[in-house]
Amino acid sequence: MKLMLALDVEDKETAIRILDNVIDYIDAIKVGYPLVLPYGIKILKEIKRYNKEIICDFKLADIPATNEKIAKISLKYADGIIAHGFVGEDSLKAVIEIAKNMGKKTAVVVEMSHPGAVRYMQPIAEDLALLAKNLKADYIVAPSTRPKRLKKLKEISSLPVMTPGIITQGGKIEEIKDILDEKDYIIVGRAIYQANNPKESAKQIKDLIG
Ligand code: O7M
Repeated sequence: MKLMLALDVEDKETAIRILDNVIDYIDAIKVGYPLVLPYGIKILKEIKRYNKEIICDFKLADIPATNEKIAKISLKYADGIIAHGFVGEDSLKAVIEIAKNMGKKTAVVVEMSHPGAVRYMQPIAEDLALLAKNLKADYIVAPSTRPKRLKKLKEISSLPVMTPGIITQGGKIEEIKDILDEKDYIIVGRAIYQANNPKESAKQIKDLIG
């Protein structure tokens, strides 16, 4: 399993300080609205110097033409992009095609980790996992907070997963460890960047999944 840091901090100094501390223990960096809205997408140029895979998390959920534009801009600076599956085949296809043309990766959100996802997302998640497979996406995003669902969605999609929800949202590494392998990522944010000692926390998590 690989460790992806969710760098959901809102100021650049904090982002750099966290990265300086944890860089030896992480495999990828996920950047989303909290950091990009204040500084713009070019903040990713500064993060690139850490030589880790960078995934843009804007959870694209728009019509194909707009999804395509956002993906194209983001992937100039990042190695991968995250898109919602529920908006439909055409919207998702637009992102996957752009990413493939640029030699980059797409991860498709099929079921989210928070309690609210159970009512509206869970009933369609298995369909979305199949859609991700059929469109030849690179990853699905599925919840660590529901290990049985994670297992099922991974099986249906036959794709590697990026899975959030560990520690702060209640997901437990020991409950998902057997489901995942070396191609899968666990996504961890607050348990690292809000820890008293982010370096120690990242190291402990890396040791647990390694
Ligand atoms: O470890 P946390 O809870 O502080 O952060 C988890 C990160 O994963 C945070 O960036 C969330 O926006 C993201 N995330 C979820 O928590 N749940 C989901 O279902 C999906 C994501 C995500 O990354 O989607 C791509």
